Amino acid sequence: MSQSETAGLYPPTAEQAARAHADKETYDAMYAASIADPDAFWGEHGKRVDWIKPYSKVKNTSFAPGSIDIKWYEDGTLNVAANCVDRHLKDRGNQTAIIWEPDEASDEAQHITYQQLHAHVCKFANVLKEMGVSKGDRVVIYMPMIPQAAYAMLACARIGAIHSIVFAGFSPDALGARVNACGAKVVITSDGAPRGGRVTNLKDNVNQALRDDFNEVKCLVVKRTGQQIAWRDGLDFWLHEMEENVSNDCPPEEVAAEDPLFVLYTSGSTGQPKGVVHSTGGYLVYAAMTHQYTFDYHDGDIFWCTADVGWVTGHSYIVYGPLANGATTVMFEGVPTYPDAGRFWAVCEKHKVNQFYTAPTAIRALMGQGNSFVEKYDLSDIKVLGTVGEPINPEAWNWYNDVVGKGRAPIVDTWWQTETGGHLLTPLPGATATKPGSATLPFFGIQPVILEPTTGAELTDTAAEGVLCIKDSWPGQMRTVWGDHDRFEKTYFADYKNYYFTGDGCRRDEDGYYWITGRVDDVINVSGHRMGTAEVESALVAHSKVAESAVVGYPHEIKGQGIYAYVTLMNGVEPSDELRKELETWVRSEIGPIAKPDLIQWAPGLPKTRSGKIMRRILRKIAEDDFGSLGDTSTLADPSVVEDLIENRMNRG
Ligand code: 6R9
Repeated sequence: MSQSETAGLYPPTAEQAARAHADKETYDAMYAASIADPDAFWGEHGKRVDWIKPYSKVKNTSFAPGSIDIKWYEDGTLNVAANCVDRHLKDRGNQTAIIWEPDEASDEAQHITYQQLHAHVCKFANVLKEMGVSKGDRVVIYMPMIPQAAYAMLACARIGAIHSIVFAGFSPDALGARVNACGAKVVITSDGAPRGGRVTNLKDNVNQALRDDFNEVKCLVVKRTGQQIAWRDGLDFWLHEMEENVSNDCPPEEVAAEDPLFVLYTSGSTGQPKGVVHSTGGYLVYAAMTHQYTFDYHDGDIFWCTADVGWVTGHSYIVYGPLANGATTVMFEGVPTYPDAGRFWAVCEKHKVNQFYTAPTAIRALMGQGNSFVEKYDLSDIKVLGTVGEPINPEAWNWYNDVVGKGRAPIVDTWWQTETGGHLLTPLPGATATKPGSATLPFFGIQPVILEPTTGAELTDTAAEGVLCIKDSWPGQMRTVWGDHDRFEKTYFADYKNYYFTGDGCRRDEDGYYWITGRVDDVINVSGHRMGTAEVESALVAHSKVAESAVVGYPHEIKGQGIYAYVTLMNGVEPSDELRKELETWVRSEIGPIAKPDLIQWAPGLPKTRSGKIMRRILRKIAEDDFGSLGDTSTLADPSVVEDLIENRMNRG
């Protein structure tokens, strides 16, 4: 290990290693076993799930061109709701399954026990049946972060229906497109959705989405706010009214391991959203196992993932993984900055959260508000901190580690995708010495490879940089694109034959640690030097006056591509030419002269998707002065930031 890297290395303490499910020795042994004999390894770990009919076959997968086929536990049958609820009743019926924290800090939190969860899910499932939903049918869920969203997911699973959650921040058009794409029979929603003190009329959005061509699609409405809503007679039903007339008893349907559990639409950088299809058996095994090991979850722990159930992170680490493990999982309806920037930490203190999992973008935003919001609260119950969604810059990592974790809680930087179902690269808290900014090492059964981007040759030296692919299947892998298996093959298996292509660039250091450098479409080539835009961003954000930055390439006469940096300053810092020079010099000194931004544009806001990802496609277009073809901006959290950026670009002179 090189000296510079030893300095930034954070090994688990002896105490963390001792209490963990896996210390380094265990991780090494289990990882080796998982690669040497996947059938034996996953055959054994598949038993963490209760099967109705046990599997006799474990792995049957092919990445071969023309016959991409992924099956795990294919002759087994099970029910996901029975695994997430019923099987816990005997030993922990009175344990809290879900802690619900509402948007308003002054409103009371709810504690739902496994026993109560069982009753809610059975009733809900019977309501769906009553509405004509049966095994294999699709149900769209468009809900705020309320317990009924989890009941709805588990109710679908209980009767073998396939859910497709559409994030409640999406527009009526986006919702309609997804209802149509998966051919849903029913949409589940609520009257209103409070978030950050503002209420969205979700039912109105559903009405708009389902106008015209959707006269067959029924809507089930959960009463959340009691506000006035428009009703479609004969097609709309209140959940609480329907529940009055159904039985409490709903036996779980026997579902084949390879039957789909859910479809989740995810946008690529171009084109129509893809319906990512996840299986029942393999997905559940993988979500549960990663939840237990990555977060070192133990019985009695309180686990909080701040994602929304509209994203894959919410599926795997709010609902399915934690509940399959009999955990107590926190569901939060609100936002990190309401009523103030201390909300996350207030909730952690109040519910004595042991594992906290959030996104770097939230960490950076809260870091910009100062330490006092964190220091007010007692966070001594936190044992593990997690991040997901994008690379975390060392500056934010250090703040998370020092100010939130007080240096006591290992940080797990989990790299994965909607497509992967669960974590693929991640530290384990008791096993892996972490390095700020690295997702570190593969989870059990995962064989990451780095390929030379143009030739596709596998780079076998330990230190290497290229595109990240995965060599063989794992149980949580997506099975197909809904209704379009050909697109599945073209998107993930055509560029590099016999591998799953992640779309991410990656560097492996001399210790074998993986560093995600960003999507490969974000790689820029400056004077023949390939550079991850994330590297420059990370340098910029390390400057004390910078809150956030996004870097893209733009055509440059001499260098091929130049570096264009959008910079959001910390609260109260004024832009100036001096500061621009200071930042240029700063990046030069942090990375080297080749990384010095050619242009810096002050950006009061960056265009982000509602899940917090920066839309670099739009920033690239603005940097290229190509304002006419910005593409679809309707999925942005705040489309008005784009106009600001264009105006400033044009005023640059
Ligand atoms: C779970 C989720 C997937 C893309 C992925 C990558 C980026 C996710 C990351 C990360 C660096 C991490 N990404 N986790 N990059 N470090 N720890 O986010 O799924 O929304 O499908 O996004 O997000 O670029 O390819 P999804």
